[in-house]
Amino acid sequence: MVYIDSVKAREVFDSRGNPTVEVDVILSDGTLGRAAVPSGASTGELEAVELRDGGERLAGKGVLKAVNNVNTEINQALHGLDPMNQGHVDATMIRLDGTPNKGRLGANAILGVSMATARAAANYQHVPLYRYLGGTDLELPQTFHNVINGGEHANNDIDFQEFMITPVKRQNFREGFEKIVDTYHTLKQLLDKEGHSTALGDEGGFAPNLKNSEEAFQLLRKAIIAAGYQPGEEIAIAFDAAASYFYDKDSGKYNLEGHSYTPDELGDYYGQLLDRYPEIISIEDPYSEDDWTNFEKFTKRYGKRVQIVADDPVCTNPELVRKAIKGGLGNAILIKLNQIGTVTETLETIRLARKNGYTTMMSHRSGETADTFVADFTVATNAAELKAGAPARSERVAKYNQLLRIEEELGADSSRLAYFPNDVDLD
Ligand code: 2PG
Ligand code: MG
Repeated sequence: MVYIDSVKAREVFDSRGNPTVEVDVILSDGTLGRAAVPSGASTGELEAVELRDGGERLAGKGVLKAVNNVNTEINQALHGLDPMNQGHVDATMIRLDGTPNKGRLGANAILGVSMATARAAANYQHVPLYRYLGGTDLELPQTFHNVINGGEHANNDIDFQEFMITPVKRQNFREGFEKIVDTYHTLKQLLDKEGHSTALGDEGGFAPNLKNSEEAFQLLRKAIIAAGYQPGEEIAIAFDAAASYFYDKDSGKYNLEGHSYTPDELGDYYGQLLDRYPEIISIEDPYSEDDWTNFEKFTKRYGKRVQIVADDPVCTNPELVRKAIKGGLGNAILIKLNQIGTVTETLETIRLARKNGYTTMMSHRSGETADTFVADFTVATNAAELKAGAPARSERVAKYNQLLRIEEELGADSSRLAYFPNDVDLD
């Protein structure tokens, strides 16, 4: 029987020029599986620990300690294991690490090995990764594209982090994606005409210096219409407020673009945005990760009307997701492999969310590589939605190009009808 022969890591660089971990898993018959780990900027406090070297080299961001952990301890522990038994491989690393947050070996070390193991197993079976992980019940997701970047992803004055567009009406992934590409180019022309910068932020969206978030919504609406589409009917809008980053813990207030809002006032403001822009169908992290009470209150108030995605409060962690479900925080869960650190635990979180009627939105990180694992993983897990940035910058487009390939391979059966938040058969 085939077994894991060796595991080897190296330090490579991500789309922001920061070091990250790439892992090769080599099987006893010589089959190779390779994967690279992404990295966030607006990270949740309870994410699994990304091990960085500290010190002077590469501003302390080196990952040689994580690389060394793969090449020594993890390599020894995994030698001889069955690569098809993903659960056992991941559990072995979790036990070896011995901490609740993967802080000893590093979640970046562990996740690199976990993903590369799945790839090696798929390669050994001569099937694509999405097929190996997902079997035969496969569908393409609805995609969300961050076309205006703010918050921690750009050095402009906009406090909301991501302004996304999504094709709600589409025949298939390609058709929806073409509409997004049209709108993206139209938005660029519009920004240019109105005298704004068309420089790009970390996720490939534009990073103009707008007065406030509302101006971003206006521009998106204009761009959708100018590209020939109906706002809300064909292309809808979503945003990630990433509110942990404008929350003042001491006062309990939210300092947003020159205003200081109490949590209730912030809720009213979101409500006004929904009234004025009915094409907004999804809001991520409207409240801080430290403010569960108001996040839950907001969900009670608006959860029937709009999708409310929980990212920072739950960090793809099954324990936190369980707590969120109990308290009624959000009605959708953002899923990021590197927030929890293994393929198996991510699958557990997805299953938990789904069982409880929460939609799953798969996500890239703002620091990415050319690795397209997340595209295959989205299709394999039947995640309803994926956000992977703008239709620009190779590390973002690589994911969408992979979805195009998968759609081509699956043929006509792969199309998924448009989703609207809170439909009965959402996920
Ligand atoms: C988010 C993510 C991805 P980051 O907040 O949802 O868009 O950003 O990777 O910087 O945490
Ligand atoms: Mg987020």
